[in-house]
Amino acid sequence: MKKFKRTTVTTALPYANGPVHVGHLAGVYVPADIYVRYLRLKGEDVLFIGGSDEHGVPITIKARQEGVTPQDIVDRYHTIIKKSFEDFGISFDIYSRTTSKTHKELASDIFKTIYDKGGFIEQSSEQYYDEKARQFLADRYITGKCPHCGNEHAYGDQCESCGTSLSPNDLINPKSTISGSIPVMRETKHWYLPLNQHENWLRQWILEEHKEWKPNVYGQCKSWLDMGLQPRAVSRDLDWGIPVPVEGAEGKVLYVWFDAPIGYISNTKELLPDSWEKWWKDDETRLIHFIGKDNIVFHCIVFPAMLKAEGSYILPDNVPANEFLNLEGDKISTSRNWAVWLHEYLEKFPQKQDVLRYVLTANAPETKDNDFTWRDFQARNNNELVAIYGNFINRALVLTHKYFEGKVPDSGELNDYDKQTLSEFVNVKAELEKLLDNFRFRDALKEAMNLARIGNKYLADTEPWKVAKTDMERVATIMHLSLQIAANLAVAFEPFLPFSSEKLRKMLNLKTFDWKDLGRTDLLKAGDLLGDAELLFDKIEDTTINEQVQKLLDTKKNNEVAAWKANEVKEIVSFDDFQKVDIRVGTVLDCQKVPKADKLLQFRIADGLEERTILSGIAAYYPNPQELIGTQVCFIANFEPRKLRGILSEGMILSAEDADGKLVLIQPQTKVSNGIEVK
Ligand code: B3M
Ligand code: ZN
Repeated sequence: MKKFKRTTVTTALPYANGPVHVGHLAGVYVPADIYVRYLRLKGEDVLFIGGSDEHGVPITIKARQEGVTPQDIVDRYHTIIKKSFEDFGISFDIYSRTTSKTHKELASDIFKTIYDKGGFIEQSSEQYYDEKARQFLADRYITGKCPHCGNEHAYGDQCESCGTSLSPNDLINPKSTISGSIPVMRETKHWYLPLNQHENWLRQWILEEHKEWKPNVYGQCKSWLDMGLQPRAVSRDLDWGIPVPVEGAEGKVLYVWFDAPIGYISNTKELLPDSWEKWWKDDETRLIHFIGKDNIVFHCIVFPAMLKAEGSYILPDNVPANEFLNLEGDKISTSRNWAVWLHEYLEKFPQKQDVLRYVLTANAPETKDNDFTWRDFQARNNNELVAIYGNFINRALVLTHKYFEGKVPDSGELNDYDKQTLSEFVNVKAELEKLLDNFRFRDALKEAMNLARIGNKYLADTEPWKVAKTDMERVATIMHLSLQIAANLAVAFEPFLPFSSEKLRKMLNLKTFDWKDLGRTDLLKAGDLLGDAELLFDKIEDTTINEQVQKLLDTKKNNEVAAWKANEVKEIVSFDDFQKVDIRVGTVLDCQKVPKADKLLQFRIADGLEERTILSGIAAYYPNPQELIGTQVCFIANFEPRKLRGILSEGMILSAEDADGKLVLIQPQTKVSNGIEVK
């Protein structure tokens, strides 16, 4: 393996058009942070770069919907996102944004350099144009009927009803969402990165020289390369973005996927104006991109081709992309609000950043899509963090305080069981390194947890609280060894659970963390004074979890109601036909459940002539039927009488059925005479 002097680690720049959720954290930011913290602990030279992606069409759409400027939108979400990452301990060296001056200049410069070298081709094509709004229409700004499923509200890039990817030309009866007018085709010129010209070296570089990339990443690259690469437009007709810096490009901006990855470089430049280049242009620098699987092609093919065309930059050494995290069995979706938002999580679970970091790592979508569920979250907290790691630390600290006034006791003589326990954890450093170096964070976390298990088992087996009655020297040995394991845990967990490690470091009065200390049994010296014992983790109760589950159920229901669409209007009826149906108002004299029929209520109605009985299938929605007595309802007086459950029902009571199937009685707003007709 090649020796590197330093590592530049980047994380995908999230679009600043919404807050970040557990999916972002699990897929990209927690793994990257673990990796960076690990390298830093080892004393390596590493730079961790993040930022917000603030261009692109979704941001302009959101701005238009809210009647504010795109800048307002990105200002709002950049602040929220940045804070969420800070709150969760994602330890960026810089978190900046693609609307910064530095970025606009650098993206522009890189485009110019490639342009001047003849690295782009210019091509004209026909695109939809809105004559009323006087602008070309991005795919998302066009709606129409889906040719596959008939959904009338499909977008120019996708039908959200049947999930098919579309191009605007596929839509039947396309319409501009900006002005509502029918768009026309108009010719427009754009700059293209001729990826086909880069295919050969890309094939060699990825398929031959980077066989070590994760199979999901390598496989996706291979299938792109095998399909053959096409030129890709790097400019757009849009008024939000970085202007294309060449003559004749008025009204055109850089495509968001051209400028966004350059954001990694500009953010480095913003942080280190004088020394940024060594992080991007020196062969002894290793570049690692942490991303989600939907970004693979951009980071493994398009961005490297851009950098190669520019000529002075290094290429990524690895791109450890993750698959997706689902939520309770469904794809996470910002527009459907199907997500656990980080800022909301912290309101509900203050100080519990590490619990989420733990669960998301233990369940990370490293090799396949995975599911986050609140039950799993609770179980991992209660059965693993609390019952194993937390329990061990708490006992080690509390017992030392109890028996030795908080001072690390002498080690004394180790017996065979002690030695065996030690032998189980001396390898943890090598094991962890092997896994972390290969981006296998789930397994690495398991390994760290295993160390806590060893400690927990050691205390459970040696039972110092019992031995204390007879042999304090033995207790000293047990506590001495347990505290060494605790100190090891503080180091081993630092990349994963930094907040807890810091707490533990204070409890143990350790000065610093150092990766090379892992596996050592002299991290604490006899006589060292410990800090106060505190709980590292606490139990999460069912009620708390039920609340979160209920919140998601409510979201699901709201989505169903929002997605409800009215039926097509039925065949026209004449006034005469309408008059045939005799709808009247009557007063409820009595109302009760029909025995042994879940759904039915039996009404006794004063109908202005006499009384009649009507059965109605609304029992589920009126749990206290007697409350209806005295109110008025509408009923069809000439509805054919029928027998239900042996009772003759003379008419039909009118109710409206809501989107979720709930039935609501139709009742006059003010009291009217019984028997009055409804017209
Ligand atoms: N903003 C897409 C995404 O958030 C995009 C990533 C840019 S990385 C340079 O998935
Ligand atoms: Zn469709």
